[in-house]
Amino acid sequence: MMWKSVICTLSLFVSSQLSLWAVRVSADDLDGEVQTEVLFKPEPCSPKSKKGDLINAHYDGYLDKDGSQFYCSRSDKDGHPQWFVLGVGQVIKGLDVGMIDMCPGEKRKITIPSDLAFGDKGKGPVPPNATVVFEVEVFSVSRGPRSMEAFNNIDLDKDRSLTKEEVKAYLKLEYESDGKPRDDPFYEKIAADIFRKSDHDKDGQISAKEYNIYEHDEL
Ligand SMILES: *[C@@H]1O[C@H](CO)[C@@H](O)[C@H](O)[C@H]1NC(C)=O
Ligand SMILES: [Ca+2]
Ligand SMILES: [Ca+2]
Repeated sequence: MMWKSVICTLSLFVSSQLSLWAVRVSADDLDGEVQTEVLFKPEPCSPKSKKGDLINAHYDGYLDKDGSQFYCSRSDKDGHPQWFVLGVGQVIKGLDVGMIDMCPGEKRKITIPSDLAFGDKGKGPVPPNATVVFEVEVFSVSRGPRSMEAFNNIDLDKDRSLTKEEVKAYLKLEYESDGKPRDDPFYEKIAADIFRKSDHDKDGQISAKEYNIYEHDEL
């Protein structure tokens, strides 16, 4: 039992940053290396997941070489399915790629080479260079958190542009409402990271267009 509870604490999440500000990765061109097998597909199958969508799903993760289980979201976190934004680097790349076009109720087996999973170092119970297999079940698919509603909440002075101060104020509120207040250097660091990734024209403001990933992506 000890072993099981230990192996299930491995986080699939590559970053503890707020989902709103997830980094986008260009996983598109890696498509061919991930194998997906549909285990169950509801009829009708809608809506289908796309990059930027907020997904709620269960996963079980296994090592390809011997089928041993290293991740189980059903027994982890009191069995609550996990929330994440698809296609933006919050989960390992192989899942970002392999979970595109899934609808609620759909189940897939996704086989992921190590370079799109835990790499040549491995992680926790996953050894270096391990191919992993996830059995995924999607519960809900909804439009991601980068909505204009969220933008308007952050944009305190309503000038349709976000300053670093506005972003920091927002982060502070979010962390406090989560019961995890942090110090100012922490918010400063995240805000800097956000600006590095989102302030494409480097004018020190994040415009609505820079914020809204839907305006950048052909979806
Ligand atoms: C993992 O793969 C890398 C690159 O192919 C290789 O250099 C390394 O030795 C491998 N590690 C193990 C433990 O097999
Ligand atoms: Ca503003
Ligand atoms: Ca800008």
